Amino acid sequence: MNFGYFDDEKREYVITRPDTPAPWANYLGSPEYGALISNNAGGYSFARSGANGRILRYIFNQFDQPGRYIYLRDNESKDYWSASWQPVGKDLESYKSECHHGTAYTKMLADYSGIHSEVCYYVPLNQTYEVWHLKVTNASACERNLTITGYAEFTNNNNYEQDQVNLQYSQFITSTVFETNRIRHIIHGNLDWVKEGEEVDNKLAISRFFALTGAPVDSYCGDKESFLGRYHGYHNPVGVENGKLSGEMCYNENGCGALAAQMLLKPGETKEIAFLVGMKEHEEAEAICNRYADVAAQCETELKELTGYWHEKLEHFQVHTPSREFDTMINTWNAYNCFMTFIWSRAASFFYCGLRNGYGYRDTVQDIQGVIHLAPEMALEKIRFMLSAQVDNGGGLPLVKFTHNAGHEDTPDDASYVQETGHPAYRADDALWLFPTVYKYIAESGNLAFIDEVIPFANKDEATVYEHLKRALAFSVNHLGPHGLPAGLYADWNDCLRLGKNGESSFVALQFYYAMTILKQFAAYKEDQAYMDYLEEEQKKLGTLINNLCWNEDRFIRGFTEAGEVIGKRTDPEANMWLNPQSWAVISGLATKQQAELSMENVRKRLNTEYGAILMDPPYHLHAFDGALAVIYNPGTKENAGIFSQSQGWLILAEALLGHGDQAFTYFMENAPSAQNDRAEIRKLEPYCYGQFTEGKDSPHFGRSHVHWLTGTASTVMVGCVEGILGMRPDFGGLRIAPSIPADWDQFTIEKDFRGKHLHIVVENPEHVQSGCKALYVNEEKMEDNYIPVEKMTDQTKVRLVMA
Ligand code: IFM
Repeated sequence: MNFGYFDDEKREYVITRPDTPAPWANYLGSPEYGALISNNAGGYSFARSGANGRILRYIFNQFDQPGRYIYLRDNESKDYWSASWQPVGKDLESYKSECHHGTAYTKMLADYSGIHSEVCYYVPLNQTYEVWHLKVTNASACERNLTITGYAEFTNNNNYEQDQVNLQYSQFITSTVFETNRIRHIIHGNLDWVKEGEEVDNKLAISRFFALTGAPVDSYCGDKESFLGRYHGYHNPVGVENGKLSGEMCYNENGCGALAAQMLLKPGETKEIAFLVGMKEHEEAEAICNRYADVAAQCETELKELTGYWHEKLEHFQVHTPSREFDTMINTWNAYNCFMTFIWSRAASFFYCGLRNGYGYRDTVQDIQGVIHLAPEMALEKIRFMLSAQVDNGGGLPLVKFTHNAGHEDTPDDASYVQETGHPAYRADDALWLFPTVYKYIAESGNLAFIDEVIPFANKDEATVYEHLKRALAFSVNHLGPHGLPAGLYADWNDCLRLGKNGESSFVALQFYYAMTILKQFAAYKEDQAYMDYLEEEQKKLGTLINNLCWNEDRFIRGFTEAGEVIGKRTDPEANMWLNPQSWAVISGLATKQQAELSMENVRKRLNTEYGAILMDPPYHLHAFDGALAVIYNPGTKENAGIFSQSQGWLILAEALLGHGDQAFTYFMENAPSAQNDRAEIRKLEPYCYGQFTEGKDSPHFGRSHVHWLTGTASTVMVGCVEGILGMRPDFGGLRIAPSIPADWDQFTIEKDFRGKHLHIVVENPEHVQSGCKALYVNEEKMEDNYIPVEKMTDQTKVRLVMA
């Protein structure tokens, strides 16, 4: 069953049935002013922090309410409905609607009783307020007299938790006033005398506003209870039922903005108005409202600017393959998902309620990888930031606060850090993610000078990027377990594996091995022969150790417990086969051809399902060791044998690196949201964005996906597809092209910007192979192999690769 379709030209997902199996959301705005909106207008807004800058209220784990509601009322019949299907929820026989989620805007179209409405929600580029631009058309044969009411529910406190749970306090600091065309919502209004830069008990007076432009306000209300009416709800507010708002203002309890306008429409006539929301003082709010004297022109310009901004970013890499599902993800939705994850980290969604007030180290360093080919300059800024969150011992700060102050931070070695962040110790893998991320950035951008850039450490001192990487490696060297493999510490990538100082992780060992391969390239660039020799020798030793300790007949094990027991061996009753060590043995370059073929075959047989490969099998139940925290989850869920979507990206990459194009693509399709558009009743999650995990075969809801949008899946799948399937593998000196595609693809093309040049790439597959290059031509010149040295590239470079 489907609820909509992809409009690839406009880069929109169009929801044609509003009764989706879950709220299907979109992101608007920037970290300065962020907003989430569902296909039924549910959602919230915040300035700077989802936790401490909450402006519009949303009740999590509920029925997607409240939201940015616009009610339309026919003053003749007294019938009313909403511009989004909910909250009024008219019978879908008579109410027709579409929701168009686009790049940083969402449009709702509705047709009901001869009235057509279109509302477009967006945050103008580089602005810190939101716009609800409404067009109403009379599609009937007679004149219509309507009341249009906009409703915004303010939080009583910028702090989301205080708003939700500390009512004895937060209800008594709010008030609202009406000013010409808007409701002003004030928190701590009694502190209006406090001078700028000063605070009383860390508090300040704060103003928010909800304004109407394009029509005079006919009636208004600033008090939630008065607007809704006792024992009414969002679906039937008395203020809307009556066609007139009460004029009541809030003094204590719950403030809101409700503004109503009269709209007389001749047959065929269209009128436009806009509601505006923000956290602004009186003068600034006034100035913003004044920009919308001509609502239609202003909104049209702003929307053009916004789509222009996002589409330009996406245009840096566009692909045309025989698979529409693949193209729509790579060209728009996976790419946009990568940007949203890059921007919002895990701070704000319908599942991340805003309480994680910082960046997880590994998550953020991984997220960067997804945007490098699209916006290397954005990646660079974040890489600098993350390197500045590396402790001088080489480890990463598990949580990098949004207020991060490089050079002055406490570390997990300090009780104060542990108390403030709740992270008691270092994780084994955090800083190791820097290796592929920094390498990919330099290879894409050609910015080799970055290797020598000096960046502070989180706690003290500073060093070049090269030295930062050496310290990251040293962190692992200094935290080895009893067998000489990296210790598992507080966790590795898998948050549910607490292996401790004496346990060891094969996943981290493989990352460590891979880090050495990458660092050797940096050392070669630096002509640091002594260090290269050191790496060469250490890597050999490590490789032997991993092979001796971790290869178990037809699989790589997952590691060792604190007590020295093997995790993931063939004969274990539970969790005897794990996904990540198999794919990472390939990605890291450690696995021999024979090991790779055997273990990946084992993945196909033991772990793969129609929705992707599960993380391990069988799930933990009775045989979990101390530290196997996955046992707390239901079987088939999250780390306990769920299909952890992030790992699917590594699996795609591993198969592609092996030249198994068919299998890589199969793995892509199994978990790709776009490929499940027609199974929406099973997947439940938005068909245009990734989720954290899909329930595995041990769950009664096999195939149902969870935790939308903000997930490392976006970047791992992007890398798996771009670097793996499409084979775009830049290095310091140029670009290697090594596609690994389904044998039945005849050809595909890529438009790619690369180091200030544009590449038009055509890949032909006349012999229907899955991988391999017969010839590569650059501007008609035949290359030696499948590599394009950067010197061969011109402003408009024509590339033709023939596979065989
Ligand atoms: O790797 C972690 C991530 O950092 C947070 N979500 C769960 C993943 C797997 O445990």
